[in-house]
Amino acid sequence: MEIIITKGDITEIKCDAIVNAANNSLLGGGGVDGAIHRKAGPELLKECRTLGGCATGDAKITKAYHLPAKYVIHTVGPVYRDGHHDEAQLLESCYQRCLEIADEYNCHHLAFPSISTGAYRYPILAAAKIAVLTIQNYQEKCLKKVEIVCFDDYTYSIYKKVMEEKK
Ligand code: AR6
Repeated sequence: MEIIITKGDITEIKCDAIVNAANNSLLGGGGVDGAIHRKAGPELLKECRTLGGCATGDAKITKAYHLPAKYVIHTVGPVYRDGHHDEAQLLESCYQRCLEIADEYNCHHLAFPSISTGAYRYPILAAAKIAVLTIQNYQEKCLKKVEIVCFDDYTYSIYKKVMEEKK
């Protein structure tokens, strides 16, 4: 399984599934969540309303409607408090659950944003290490390519650095 770090807007990626960094309600928000809902259209919110929310560290899948991807996997990252509230385990679980669900739906190409490092304030270097390690350790079934799509230069530089170190 190939792991790549790219810079850009995840709503423009044509792949089997993109991951949304959502909140427990799954009813939309700001950041990448807002961008995904805007581009997917109101049908996405309608489907999300049927899901009954999502626990932190877990994930749920929907169709992607007007997005170029086929599916959206909505995961809920931890809000970073002080590092002593299971933040690392919960963030790892987000990546793990998304990978498992993508495989369950026969996805070959999956794209992640940098979960929890925006509004949820997870320190970027620590978050990038968890993301890269969890993806590298994952035993895939049909996934061939996992992409981490960074929105800004700083986030991109950190993920690139972590990838280089873990090669
Ligand atoms: N494509 C890729 N990455 C993006 C995009 C985009 N279009 N837009 C933003 N990012 P955040 P969180 C980056 O805040 O920290 C929402 O309100 C952004 O620069 O979107 O998990 C939800 O509803 C940052 O690097 O997610 C929740 O309430 C990364 O995505 C809450 O925010 C994550 O930032 C979740 O917070």
